[in-house]
Parts: sequence; C-alpha cells; structure tokens
Amino acid sequence: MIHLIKDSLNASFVVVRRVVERRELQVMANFKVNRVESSPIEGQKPGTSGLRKKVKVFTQPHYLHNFVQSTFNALSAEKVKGSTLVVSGDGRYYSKDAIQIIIKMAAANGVRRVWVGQNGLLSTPAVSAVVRERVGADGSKANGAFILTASHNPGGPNEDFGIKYNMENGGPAPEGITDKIFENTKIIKEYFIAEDLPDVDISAIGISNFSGPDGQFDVDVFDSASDYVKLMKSIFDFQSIQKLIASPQFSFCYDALHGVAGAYAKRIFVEELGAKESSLLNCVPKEDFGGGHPDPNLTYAKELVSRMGLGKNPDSNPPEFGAAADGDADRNMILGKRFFVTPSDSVAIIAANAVQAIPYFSSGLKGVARSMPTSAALDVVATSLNLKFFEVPTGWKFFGNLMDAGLCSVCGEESFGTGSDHIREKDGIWAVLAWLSILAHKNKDNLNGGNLVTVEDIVKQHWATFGRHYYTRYDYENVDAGAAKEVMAHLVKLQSSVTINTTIKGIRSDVADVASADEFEYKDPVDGSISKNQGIRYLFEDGSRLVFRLSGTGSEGATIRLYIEQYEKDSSKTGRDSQEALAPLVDVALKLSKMEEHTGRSAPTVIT
Ligand code: VG1
Ligand code: CO
Repeated sequence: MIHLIKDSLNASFVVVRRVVERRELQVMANFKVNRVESSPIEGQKPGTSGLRKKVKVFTQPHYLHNFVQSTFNALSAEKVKGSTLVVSGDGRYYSKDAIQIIIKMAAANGVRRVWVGQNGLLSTPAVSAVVRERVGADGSKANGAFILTASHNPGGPNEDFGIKYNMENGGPAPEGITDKIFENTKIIKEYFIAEDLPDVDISAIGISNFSGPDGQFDVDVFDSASDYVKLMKSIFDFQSIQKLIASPQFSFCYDALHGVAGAYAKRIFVEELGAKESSLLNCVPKEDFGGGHPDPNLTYAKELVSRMGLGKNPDSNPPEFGAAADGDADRNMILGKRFFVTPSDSVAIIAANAVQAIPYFSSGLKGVARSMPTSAALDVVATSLNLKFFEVPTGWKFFGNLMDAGLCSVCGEESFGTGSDHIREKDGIWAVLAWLSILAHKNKDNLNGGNLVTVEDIVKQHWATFGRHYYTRYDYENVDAGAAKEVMAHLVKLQSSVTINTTIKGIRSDVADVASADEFEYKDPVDGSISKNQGIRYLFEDGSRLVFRLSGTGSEGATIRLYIEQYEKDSSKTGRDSQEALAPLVDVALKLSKMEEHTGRSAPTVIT
C-alpha cells in the first residue's frame, strides 16, 4: 500500500513538472533545402555495431553528412518522407553538434518529426524502447533511430564517436541495410540539409514546429527516462525488489562510469526502488566519461571493483551486490561481494530463473540464444529446460530476427551483454533488475533476519546443478592490422591441417583432442541470410573450445579476441580459480596462434 501511494505521488509530480516545463509550440518561418555537393570518403563501413571512428575523423567536412545521407538513401526516399526519427545517444563529445546536423538533414530529406531525448541523451536500450513503445502527442510512432555512441570506447576530442541506425523494430539495421549504406558512401555525390533551420534547444522539453517544402516538421524533445522506466515497471516486480533493497541484510552499488546509464540509475534505483544516493557511483553523464574507459569489466571499472572487495585495493566491507554499465548502457557487469559473475554464466542463470523470478516471463521462455564465442553455459540450461536454442554470430543484430519471429526470450553475449525480447538491444539496467529479481525471489522468506542467499551462492548453486564452464577472454587491442590478419590466416590454414592434434599434443599433452575446427558461418533460420567468416573455432572432444576473431568495433588498428572455455561437470571440481583451470588451454592457444611472434605482444591488453 505504501508503495502504491508513493507511486501515485511520484506520477503526479512528474506530470506537473512536465506541464510546467513543456514549451509552447514555436511556429517558425519556412526553411529551405540546400543541396550540397559531396564525394565519397573512404572507410565508412559499419562494424559490429555501427560506424565508430575518432572524433577527428567524424568532424572532417562532409563525414557525418555523407553517412547520414547514405543511410537515408539506403532506406529509400519513400520511407524517409513523412517518417518519425529518433536521434540521441550516450552524450559523448560531439553528440550535440551531430544532433543538430542530423535534425537539419532530416528536415531536408522530408522526415516529418525528429524525437530527441532531453540533452540528446538516450541509452541504446532506451532508444529501442522509445522506437517500440513511445506514442507522440499526435499519436505518431517512430520508424527508426540514429544512435550516437561508440559504446564502451572512450570519449572526448581525441577519442571516439559513433553512429548507428536502428530499424522500426527497435533493433540494429541488419547486414542487408548496413551493406547498402556502405555501398552508398562509396558513390555519394550530394546530400541535403536545411542550413537555415535554427539550432533546436535540446536542453528543454517541448515541441518545436517548423515548415519546409515538404510541409510541417517538428522536433520533439522529451524526458530521456520515462518511457524506459515505464517499460521496466511492466517487466519486473518492483515491490519485491524494493523489499530486498530496504532489507538491512542487503547492500547495493551501481557504477555508470559517467555514461548515459546515470540518467536512468537515479530514477530507477533511487527514486523507484529506494536505494540510497550513495549507492550510485559516477552516475553523472559526461562528454568524456570523466577521462575513463566506459567499459564495465574488471580492468576498467576500477572503482566499483575495489568497492566490491576485488582487485588490487579491495574495500574491507563490500556491498552484497554491485553492477556497472558501459557508455551507452547496453552492457552490464554483475558482481557479488568479492565475487565476479562471468557474463556467460549471467545469461544462463537469468534464463534458469526467469520464469520464477520475473513476471514478464511467468508463462515460459520462447527460447534462448547466445553469440558464438559466449560459453555453452546457456546451452546446458536450454537442454535441461527443453528450450529452443540458437547460436548466432557476434553482435546484437542477429538476435532481433529470432525475437521478431517469437523464437527467443532471453539472450546474451560474453562481452557483458544480456537482454530479452522486451526490446531489440542488449540492456544493461534490465540485466541488473533481472539479478535483483532473482535475489529478491531467492530471499523472499529470509529478509527478516535469515541468512541472505548471496550472488556467490546463486552462481555456485547453478554450477552444482548444471556444471561450470570455465571461461576467459584475452583481448589484444590496437595491434597492427597486418599482423592481426597474419594471425587469422595462420589459424585458418592450421585449422584444416591433418596433423593439428600432433601439434597440440606437442604443446601440451594434458588437453583433449580437437574434434573439429572451422570458420563459423551462420544461416539465419528466419530469413535464410548467410553470414560468413564469423571467427575461427577449435572444438575439443571434452567440450572445450578455443575461438579467435577480429573485433568489429575498434576505431584504430585491429583487436584480436581469443576466447577460451572448458566444461567441468563434476561438482566437486567447479570451485577452481578459472585462470588456473584454463592454463593448459591458454598455453595451447598462444603457441598455436604464434601470437607473440606475429604481434610482438607478450601479454593481452585486457583479460576478462
Ligand atoms: C564487441 C563485442 C560484441 C558486442 C559489440 C557491440 O564487438 O565483442 O559481443 O556485440 O562489441 O557492443 P567486437 O566486434 O569488438 O568483438 V557495444 O556495447 O560496443 O554496442
Ligand atoms: Co554499449
């Protein structure tokens, strides 16, 4: 009852605030459309998740313009004219300028209205939610979105900017579209822009109204969090999470790494769920992420890692639960007290507990999916619960088709990405709420003085039931592009060699035989499209795997990722240190690939 009263108070407060803040419509003079001659600029091929480059590259004359026009052209003029377009992002350096440019280009290309989150802020999952759920004051719905982010890459004048296009379903454009965009960037001759359209004040909520050759054009600046908060409240049982957070046995901590998650964390964790303000770290979004690397892993989320009692300077009295997000808030890292949850385990544990702990899934899961390099922990849950299961290439766009076809409810990637079919992006805050729901569910009877079932207990219980997939990822960031190609070419050649097992046994005699090795290729079960060269896999007879692939999100040089996994079914052996358990396979991977010889690197940049 208390919660209900609090909710309605909050709601009326919000409404009043909106009415006060909403500006009167401004009817502006006509704007004209300028046609600007341009020519192709090299290297505008979207990667795993859009186009990511240094700010210095993006701010070259015509660079952003060419990409935006190439996207409009790929969508076709009929689809663009009269459409509603969302434009926002993680607030990184250059976003505000980019938003004004895109607004002017949208107007010139006949877009009917542009929706912008206040101050240009919308997390990647919130963009997906807005595209799918938001209804404009005139009943309009969004047709697509430009998301301005380079995700976990640093921001600032010397760092990265990025842009990607999402479709009407709220998910990243499929390869068919991104390929078309790239082809268009190679032949572009002109773009269209309404140069005399004044800059729109994106700091104030309200609708600005203009008119141009195609008729009326509106820019609607709206609250960045409310659609997303509403969606979260429809998925999770907020009251049971409130009880957990209010319990003296529980303690909580969230680090937004100065990314856009901060714009949601206060609203959800503090205002809705009652967490203390002091449980939020780095929750003020900054253009340069405070100079840090907004990547929620054990290397870059240093402050949270210490706070949780891990790393080099562990706090002595860590909270029970900690989590972090990346720049655009689609990633999550989950930590317990002095305990790290691997993302591959996290998605498996969420899938195993979803039906009991999360109201949205109470009628069952439609299926589950993971990206190829993600560990097979989810596979074991799928088999045991008799769920449909899919293995897709790296990148969230591949999950979208499965979800649209009703084949998948929960999915995840080893790279700190977890999500469900409530939207078509991975969702950092959703994952935290999922974990809080599981904790609330497991502790529903012991919050009045019993022993708390901790994050560590939940993970260890999961291993005891399903076995454990020891897992680690080595990243070699910013290596010479030629050297990276050499490593891959060498591994492809080796992969087909008949003497591969002799070679491996020569390195370590204590690993299993390789049963097969290949380059991963995916045929989409929904549209039949084929994606080739998605990473090199060595599959061992005991279920162990070595996977090598090149990153598609870096902005400079090349990043080689090496994924190492070993399955242990025997519950008496699931408690080992993972680096120690994986040492023989690591040894094989490094020597087999001749990593140091090719790249000159004796150690990876990041180990997860
Ligand atoms: C990385 C991850 C991948 C993730 C992608 C986008 O890609 O490995 O799993 O989907 O980033 O995430 P790559 O190609 O660098 O390995 V995000 O949060 O950067 O949009
Ligand atoms: Co991200």
